[in-house]
Amino acid sequence: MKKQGPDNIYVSPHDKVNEFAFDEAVARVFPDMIRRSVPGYTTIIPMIGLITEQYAQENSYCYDLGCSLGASTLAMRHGLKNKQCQLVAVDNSPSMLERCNHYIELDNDTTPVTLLCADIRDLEFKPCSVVTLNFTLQFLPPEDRSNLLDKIQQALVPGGVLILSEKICFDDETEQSHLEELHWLFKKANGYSDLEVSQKRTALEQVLLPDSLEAHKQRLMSTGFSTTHLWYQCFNFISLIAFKS
Ligand code: GEK
Repeated sequence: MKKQGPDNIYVSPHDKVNEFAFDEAVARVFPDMIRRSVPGYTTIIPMIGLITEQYAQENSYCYDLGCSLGASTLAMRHGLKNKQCQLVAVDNSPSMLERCNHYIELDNDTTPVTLLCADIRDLEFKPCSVVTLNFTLQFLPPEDRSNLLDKIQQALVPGGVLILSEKICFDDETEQSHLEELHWLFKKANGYSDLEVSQKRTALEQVLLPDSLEAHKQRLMSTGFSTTHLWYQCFNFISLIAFKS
């Protein structure tokens, strides 16, 4: 097994900060990076298991889109119990998927998991009951987001759900600056220096483009989801559940 390690990618000054990419260097430190960078991540993962347990339907497909190392895939798998579902986990980073495969193999649950190295925009979905986009939609170009949600909405069976977790922005400047500052403090409290936070921010600037909560809700409604609930928020990070009626 390839080693996992602490996230020290931005510890020293970079002459030029390159655009953030989900490459081998990031895959190697990913669990540490996401836990220390995304407020609420360690709460959201087990809740994805719980939501899957509640809404997965017998003999349907379930998808984890942008699965990285498979944290939400495994939570979903454990939530599926004996529902005879097929779980499909997709990521377009070969480095992520290789490590994900290792974690799936270590897990002793029996629900079959298919790993696909593919762009989630190109998927042909089978009839599904639970789809997870845990901090993935934010990395798609904004103009591609509706189309993907539309395909998911059409593939979901009645009563099926989409779990959508995202970093968000705020129309209100004061709210934006307060919650951004608290996110900064969260990272500092988790041991990142000002230099690390600022270089990572530069790397993500053109790659992670957040929408507001209102924009997400609006897009989900116009894609045909019948109801959307905000079930989690910590600072500028949220998770939504959207229902197909
Ligand atoms: C978790 N869900 O641990 N097609 C496929 N994969 C993609 C695409 C795309 N177009 N764009 C980005 N990705 C995970 C965490 S991380 C979130 C998800 C983060 C993949 C990308 O390779 C990466 O693995 C993942 O989406 C986003 O619950 O790093 O903040």
